[in-house]
Order: sequence, then C-alpha cells, then structure tokens
Amino acid sequence: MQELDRIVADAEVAFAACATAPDLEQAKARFLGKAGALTELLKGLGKLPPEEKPRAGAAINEAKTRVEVLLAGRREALLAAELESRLAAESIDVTLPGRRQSAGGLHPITRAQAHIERLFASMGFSVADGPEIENDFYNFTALRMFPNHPSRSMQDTFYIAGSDKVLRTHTSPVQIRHMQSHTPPIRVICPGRVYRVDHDATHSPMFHQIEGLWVDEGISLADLKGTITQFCRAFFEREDIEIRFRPSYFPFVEPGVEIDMVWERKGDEVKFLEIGGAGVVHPDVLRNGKIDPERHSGFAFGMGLDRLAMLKYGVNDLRLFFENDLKFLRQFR
Ligand code: 2NL
Repeated sequence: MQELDRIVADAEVAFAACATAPDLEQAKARFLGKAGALTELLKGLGKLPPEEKPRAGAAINEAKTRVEVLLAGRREALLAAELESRLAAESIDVTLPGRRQSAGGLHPITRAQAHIERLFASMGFSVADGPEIENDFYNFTALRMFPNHPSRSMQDTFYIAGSDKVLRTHTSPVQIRHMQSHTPPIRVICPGRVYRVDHDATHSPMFHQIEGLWVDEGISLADLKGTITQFCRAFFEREDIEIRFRPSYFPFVEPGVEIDMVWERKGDEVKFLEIGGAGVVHPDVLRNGKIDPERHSGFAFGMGLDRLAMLKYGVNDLRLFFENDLKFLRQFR
C-alpha cells in the first residue's frame, strides 16, 4: 500500500502548486476524476483474489478520503487568499478629503426674466406662455404681416420644411392666443425664446423677448408711458429714469413707437438708449384675437430681454450669455 501513500503525497504537492481555483479543479481530476489515479485503482479491484478485495478496497477508499480532505483544505486557503487580496486592492482611504458638491445658480437671463415678471405682476399683469413652434397664422397673418412681408423670407425666419410651421420670431403669437381665450380687461406679459436667422456680436439665432399687452376700455399711449416708466425705474433701480416715444412703424400697431430711456445726463446733454417698441394695438389684430375694437382698445410693447439683462448687469457681448462658460455665469449667482 506504499503506492497509495505516494498518491496522497503527490496530490498534496499538486494541490499546493495550484495558485487559482480553476487550476485546483484541474489537479483534482488527476486523482479523483474518471481517469484519476485512485479511480483506476478502484477499477482494478475486480482482478484481485476475493480474500484481498475488502482490505484493498478499504485502503483505497481511505486514501480517497485523505485526498478529498487535502482538496477541501486547499480550496479554503485559495478562497481566503483571494478575499485577502481583494480587500487590499479595494480598500478605501478614509483620510482623503471629500468631493465638494458645487452649488448651482440661475442663469442671468432667467434671473432678469423672473425680476421683470415680479415687477409687472405688481402692476396687475399675469404671465402667459405658448408654443415656440408656431404656425403661419399666429406668427404672421394674425399680426398683419401679409405674405409679402420681408421678415417672412427664408433669410429671416426658420421654417420647418413641408409644413406651415415656423420657429416663432416674436412672442406676439402668445398674446393673440391669450386674447382669443380671455375677455378684457387683459393685462399680460409674454416672456420667452424667439428665433431669427441672424448671428453676430449683437445677434443670436435664439434670443429672448418680453412682450406685454393691456386691453380694456379707454386704454391709450398715456397708460403705456406710465407702465414702462414705472417698470424701468424699478428694474434699473433708478428713480431719475424718463422715457420718450419716437414715431415708428410695426404692422400690428397704429400708431407705433420706439421706446427710448434716459440713460445718462451730462449737463444739458441727455443720452438715450432704445429699449423696445410699442404702440396701440391695430383694430384688425384685436379682431383676430376675438376682441371688439369698437368697445376695447389696448397697447402692446416688445423688449429684448437679453438686452435688458446686458444693461442691468453691464455685459457688453450678447454671446457671453449663450456660451455656458462657468467663469462668466458664476458671477451672477
Ligand atoms: C420690438 C418691438 C413690439 C408689439 C411688439 C404686439 C403684440 C400684439 C399686438 C400688437 Cl399681440 N403688438 N407687440 C408691438 C410693438 C412693438 O416689439 O422692438 N421688440 C423687441
């Protein structure tokens, strides 16, 4: 039975040489597998004389048990070693400083818009919004911009091919929709994104507009002047601000005006800045909004929100607002 002792000793050496679990399963096959050394011996029992069979069989089985014990011991040792090395590799250095969560903030355009909404709300205006993808009627026709109007050209407006859809070029369509679904008195402002084919230092293909509309009995340009003056003084936090109207033309108003604001006074010299346009809503535009122009009148105005934000925060390039440079944006938190 020296042969059995040798097999057990061989198994011990072979198992010890295995560095991984798959290696160990391979080595196991050499001793306990179908063609393994001990299995072969058991198969050979039949050839022995009957009186030797019980003792030889018992001896082989005892050797088999010893090999199985060795195998189990090695399996456990390999598992423990693997766990050990994973613990070492995946350990966490609890002395490292934490990753700081940076605080977000509102975009300056968003802040200016919220401020403007608040100021107009204090004068009784509500806020309305509507689709940025508009149809031809609401964006142009309802505002008396007839088919030959220059701003309807492909060079000026983004069209959606094969449809009557356009990216709205102003927020006026929101006001047409608002008039259709409300009855006077109407006091509403419509801030939002608008789109025109234009791109340079002072124009972006997407920019922001804020329009306002007040319709009631007997509303005139005098009400417009008071409203815009109050707004400018509150928004720029300067009580010395005055505004003036210059005659101008927009198809959706009659009469129409440009609004200038006093920005600087040097002795007798006064420096004005243009901040938007306005006028008395054209009777046909009121009709398109299902409002009777014989009974009601109103004013409307439009201002560039980006430009108002540039003036308020002292920003000299419109593009800075849309580049998402955190060094710029953080200054407004
Ligand atoms: C500008 C000029 C303006 C309006 C916008 C308006 C809207 C309706 C009816 C009548 Cl629904 N008018 N809006 C009127 C005059 C001028 O904007 O320079 N905006 C930046």
